[in-house]
Amino acid sequence: MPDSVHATAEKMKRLEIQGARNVAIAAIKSIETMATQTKAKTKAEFLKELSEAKETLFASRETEPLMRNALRWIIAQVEKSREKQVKKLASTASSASRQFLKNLENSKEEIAEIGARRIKNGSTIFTHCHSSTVTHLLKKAKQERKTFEVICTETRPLFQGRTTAKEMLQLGVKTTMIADSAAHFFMNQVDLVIVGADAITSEGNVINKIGTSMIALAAHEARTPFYAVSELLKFDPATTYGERERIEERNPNELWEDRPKGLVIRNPAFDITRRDFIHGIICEEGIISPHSTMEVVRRKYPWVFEHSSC
Ligand code: RUB
Repeated sequence: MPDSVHATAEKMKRLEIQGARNVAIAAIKSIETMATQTKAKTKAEFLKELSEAKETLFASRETEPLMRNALRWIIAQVEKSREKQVKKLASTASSASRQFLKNLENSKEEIAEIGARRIKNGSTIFTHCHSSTVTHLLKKAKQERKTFEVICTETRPLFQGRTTAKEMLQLGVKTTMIADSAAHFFMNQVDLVIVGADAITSEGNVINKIGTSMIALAAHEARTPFYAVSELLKFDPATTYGERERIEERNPNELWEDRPKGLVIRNPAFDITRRDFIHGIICEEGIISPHSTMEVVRRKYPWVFEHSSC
């Protein structure tokens, strides 16, 4: 396995790369590097290399359809190419990678622009974990001179909320951190909940950091609008055909390293928030109902369904 792919997969496993977008970006870049360094002699050999790299990257993080959609699309461009020379095919892989990254960047901007319009002056925004899409949206709102404050959870067990808090403070946003279990306590003081997403299923349910679904329940009870921000390509086409999104279960040591013998620890990284608790999904096509996500994806990215068996 090429070093670039192996090193990226290891970093992803160790959570040195965090968040769905960053995971997808790192995986795409490692494929791009691999393509420039390939020693393959034929198209078949090159495709085999790409396929092995894809499997290694997929195995490092289970709940990341954005990465899966990206790599499948890039590999499909190589498969479809009529070129025979490996050098030219490698250049197809590289330019497809760069194009995907550019589209991701554009979606992030579109999402931020649309979402920032929902931030009212003087409001308090609640968020959970660290989503680069959420923090970019808040940055955009700040650039538009909106005044707002943020309540963020610490996000046990790995404290990704600290990354969110640091970013918000750097922006000059008043930020309050709370324990995850205090979400219900504070929900009446909040105007809007905005969280990121790792996956969206065909039913319009959203999978995000563990604890998100409890926050959605608390928001529902308090009648606080709850939004997920997500590129449409976090949609997992496999769920359309009956597969369930797999929820990554992480090392029990994250909870208690020196635990008593015999203690069972469970540590799922994500949970599923039912569409009924989500006011809207803020995506590059606008703010859409979770119910319509699959149709919007089918219209904008029909290829997602074509490569679902790769
Ligand atoms: C991160 C997490 C984020 C989503 C979205 O979990 O749940 O909310 O991945 O992030 P982890 P982004 O830290 O375990 O990867 O908007 O950056 O894609």
